[in-house]
Amino acid sequence: MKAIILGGDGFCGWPNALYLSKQGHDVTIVDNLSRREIDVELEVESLTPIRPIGERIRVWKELSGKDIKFENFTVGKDYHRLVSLIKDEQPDAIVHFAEQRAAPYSMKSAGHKRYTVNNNLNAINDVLAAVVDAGVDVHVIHLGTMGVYGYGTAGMKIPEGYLKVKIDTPEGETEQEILYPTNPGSIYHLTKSQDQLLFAFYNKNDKVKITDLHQGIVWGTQTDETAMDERLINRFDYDGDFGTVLNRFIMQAAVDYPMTVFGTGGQTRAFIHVQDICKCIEIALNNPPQTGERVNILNQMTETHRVRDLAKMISSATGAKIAYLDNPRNESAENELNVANDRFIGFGLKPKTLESSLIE
Ligand code: USQ
Repeated sequence: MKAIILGGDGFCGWPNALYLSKQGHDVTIVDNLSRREIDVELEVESLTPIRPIGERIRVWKELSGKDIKFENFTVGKDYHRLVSLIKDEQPDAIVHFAEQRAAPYSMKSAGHKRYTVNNNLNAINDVLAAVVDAGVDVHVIHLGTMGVYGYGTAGMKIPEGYLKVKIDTPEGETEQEILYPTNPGSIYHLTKSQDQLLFAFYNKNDKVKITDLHQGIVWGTQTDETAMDERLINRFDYDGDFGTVLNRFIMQAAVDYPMTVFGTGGQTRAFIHVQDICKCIEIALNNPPQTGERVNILNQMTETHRVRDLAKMISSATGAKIAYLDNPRNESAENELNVANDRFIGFGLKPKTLESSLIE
């Protein structure tokens, strides 16, 4: 299939671009390299030395014989370039990773809130408007987040997108299916909550085929493809904004720095390994909704853990110390989290679990 990968230079986009190319799909990356600019702003760097995008693509061609095309423009600003690209390429799918993805970064200042909202919401609206404008039958696959639901439970598993509700009407009780209610805890998560309304609208109004993937926290760095050559290496963030909890703990343990558990560490979160994301995206690519079918929503996570349990797991394997710190975030100290992920498992996903792979 032909796929345009928006945000294909980033932490999730790059390994997915390689994986899909390896499987024989025709891949075009669109990226404005904004993630690299944020490193400059924050004065941090990926722990792994990532190479310029041109070099990455040249090395991939050398090793695999496969071409990946690259376009440098901003999704959400350069609308006409996006429409022209869709018309020229006639892709089967657009995989959309091109959003500002860090919750703490989105909360740093009014400027960061405005950047995150402008960037993320204009990007989504431009993608959907451009697909309609170009008149091409494209399947839009979007990377969303489990965090849109606020990690609570109402005594049930968080379902895959939709909730049946009973409503009292003058004619008696009726049943309806609605989008599962969102409860975002950061401006970043708020943008992902808004995304699902845009999807519902364009799906209803214009019959756009959409898959929205509610992903958990990613752990791991390398996939089979990024590990083929050091010049293909994926980024590894460990800073306080873009570094995610498990990757931070692994790095802290490696340099003998106490693992920074925020609060009691009672926060339960959903997790998925970076390699499994690639498999999930390909499953989504190969299983588009029919035209006219409602938005396809899947929970893209494979297991849940409490933050303090992760720290203890790493501590017992490595002897690393744990530091319980005041929580810099405004979030519940303790929560349960039950998530349904039957659909990916039903498609044959065999998850890489933390317990079996962490110490590899
Ligand atoms: N935490 C610590 N210590 C740390 C870092 C984090 O205790 O050193 C705690 C946080 O307080 C939080 C939990 O670990 O309770 C997760 O934090 P995180 O930074 O790993 O993840 P989060 O901010 O939720 O965001 C990440 C990605 C985001 C994705 C989201 C999936 O950056 O793109 O959408 O995970 S989810 O959490 O399921 O919404």
